[in-house]
Amino acid sequence: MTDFMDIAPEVQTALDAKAPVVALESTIITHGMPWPQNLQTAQAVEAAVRAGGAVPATMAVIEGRLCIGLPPERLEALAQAEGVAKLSRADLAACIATGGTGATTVASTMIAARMAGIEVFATGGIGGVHRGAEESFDISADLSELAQTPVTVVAAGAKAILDLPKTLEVLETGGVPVIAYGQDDFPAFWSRSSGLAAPLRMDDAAAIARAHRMRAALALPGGQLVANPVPAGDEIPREEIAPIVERALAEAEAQGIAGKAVTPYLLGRIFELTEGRSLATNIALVLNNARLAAGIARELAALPR
Ligand code: PSU
Ligand code: MN
Repeated sequence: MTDFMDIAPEVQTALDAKAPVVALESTIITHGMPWPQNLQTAQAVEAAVRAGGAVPATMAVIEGRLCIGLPPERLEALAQAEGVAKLSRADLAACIATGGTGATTVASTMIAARMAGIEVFATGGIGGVHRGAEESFDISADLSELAQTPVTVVAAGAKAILDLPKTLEVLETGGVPVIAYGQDDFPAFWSRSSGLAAPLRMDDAAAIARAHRMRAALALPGGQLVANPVPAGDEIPREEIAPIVERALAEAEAQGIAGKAVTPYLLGRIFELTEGRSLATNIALVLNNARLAAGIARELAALPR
């Protein structure tokens, strides 16, 4: 029962050498972006990790195998596949056990990274507390994963479709350090600021790496959320995106979209309503996160284990 993982040779070599590795998710590819930008982005993100001196490990479940690092042809096939499952913590074991295929979310990518011994992971924006959660109870499993799995996740904050104050509260309850990178404000995915102060701020990758290791030294479970603002030239200002988000949320509600479908629906609708601008921003912020994650991975590799 232990032989269910395919670790790409390049990733295995790096892990054996304790060289820098960055985990990457695949739900952003299958559910977060349209073809063909999804594949182009996935390839560019891997290239950005490499340019930053680390080895990328994109995660997915392919025909029952938990893949730690996807060879180019597998990445391409996944990006074009229809009806791929979205695998969060609850779905991962069942998918592997039944020989299924699925893309990993932030939560399940963290689980895969921890199993492989990868300490840092780059994505776009984490899931969080949805607006109206007091009625729907819709809170992403990404938050509880951050509270229990020791991986540092680099994201542009939480997606602005969410209730960001409640998301920060749940992270605090879970004991998750939320570290804004290079600014005081918690970023809001497409926008550099949410208008909320982040609980913590760090200005260099080395400090983030030291804090990651200090959590291990203190035997604290869980990871860190590094909230890296989208580059200024690529952002959609908060007051511009807010009415579009409101409209997409109202449409989702009118159509009864619920559960796992909510986030992909909203991202797709906001793409249409912004005529593609939200996607350009999403791509820019993921690349920016990949660069920072590579820097953190390099700093981690330089620290004693
Ligand atoms: N970042 C992006 N696009 C995405 C996601 C992250 O730029 O589509 C995905 C991640 O996989 C994250 C998921 O875990 O959105 C959140 O889904 P939910 O709200 O259903 O938990
Ligand atoms: Mn949900």
